[in-house]
Amino acid sequence: MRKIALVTGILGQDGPYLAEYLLSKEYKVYGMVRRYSNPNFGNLDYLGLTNKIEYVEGDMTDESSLYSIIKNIRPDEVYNLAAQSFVGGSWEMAKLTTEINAIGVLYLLNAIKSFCPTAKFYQASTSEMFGLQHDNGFQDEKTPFHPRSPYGISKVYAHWTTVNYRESYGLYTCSGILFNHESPIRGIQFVTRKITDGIAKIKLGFSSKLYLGNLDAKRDWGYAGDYVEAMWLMLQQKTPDDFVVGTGKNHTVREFAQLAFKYAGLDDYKKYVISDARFKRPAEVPALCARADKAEKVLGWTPRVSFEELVKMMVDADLNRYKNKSKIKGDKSKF
Ligand code: NAP
Ligand code: G4F
Repeated sequence: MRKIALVTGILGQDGPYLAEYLLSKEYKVYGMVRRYSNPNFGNLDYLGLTNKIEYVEGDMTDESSLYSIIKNIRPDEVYNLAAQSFVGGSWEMAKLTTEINAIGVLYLLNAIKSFCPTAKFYQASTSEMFGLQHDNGFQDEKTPFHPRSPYGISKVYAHWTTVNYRESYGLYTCSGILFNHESPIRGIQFVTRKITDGIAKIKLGFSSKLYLGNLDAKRDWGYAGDYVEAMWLMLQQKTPDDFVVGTGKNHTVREFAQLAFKYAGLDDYKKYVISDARFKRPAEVPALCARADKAEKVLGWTPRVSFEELVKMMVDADLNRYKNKSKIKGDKSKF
């Protein structure tokens, strides 16, 4: 019998990589999509997966749709990747962010508890929960949370709800506290993709400048394709638990930009990058860096793709995209 997995957020960045991984393990994959007149299958198309998935319509803010999906599919595993995941936008959309990322998880867990309590549940928690750390060091499963945005706060609620449903009802629920992970299909608003997309536009003459916010922020950036394996591993253990997942190395936004511009043959990034207050946040998370020893010890997980390889992969992908496009008018740097 093929195992059945339900993946929410299937159209985002992680959804397609996870689906690809699960399909390689012979799972039947259901992807939850919101009600749209024109859903965007671009990321699934990029990996050649669009026709390999069963789609179900549902919304994290609509309790009844989640109940129906769980009741009808009765999945073996549920991966909750759906979220309003853009930190920068979460101040302007704090209520929506909370409804999707926090209350939506409560709805989904209640659906599992009521209709399919044997299903194993993965919650996409985040290093943003650590937020402000004063020692500029590493964060692991024992590090206290200090979220700095409505997004971070919503994820802390979802994280503790996931833990609580394990402790209260004995459900198999895991929370993966993942540090930043990127890829050629990363959303265009996030800084790494914004940089590599901007470089391709500059290199091919579609644009001349790149407007960024805080260049001194440090992040622990890994490759999304590596991280989905950790999600799956968490649901294959004897007992459910929570795990930090990251590379253990961090870099500034400036270093990412410097390396990416250089790799594209644009030697001095300073000629192109402009600091723009529009992209600075009301409260910044200055530095994050994972200590993922537990994931290595218990799950046997380590990242494969290095920072340098990731930067090159993303620059190459965006250069290829723009080479295949006709000249576009103007600059889409509104994000
Ligand atoms: P992403 O690209 O933003 O994808 C999120 C997906 O959630 C989108 O496909 C979106 O659907 C869907 N979604 C949003 N609101 C929804 C709603 N109300 N109902 C149903 N679906 C909804 O995010 P990602 O980078 O793949 O990340 C996956 C998850 O991991 C997210 O929960 C994120 O917060 C978390 N996370 C990400 C990272 C990272 O570095 N990438 C690190 C830690 C944790 P549409 O396509 O219809 O908009
Ligand atoms: O790429 P970012 O928007 O990612 P951020 O805020 O770290 O959040 C991402 O990773 C989290 C894991 O820790 C996820 F939970 C979350 O869903 C998301 O995937 O920004 C990274 C850093 C920030 O410090 C930001 O202030 O880059 C800085 N930055 C500088 N200039 C910029 C820009 N960020 C964006 N998006 N755009 C800029 O122009």
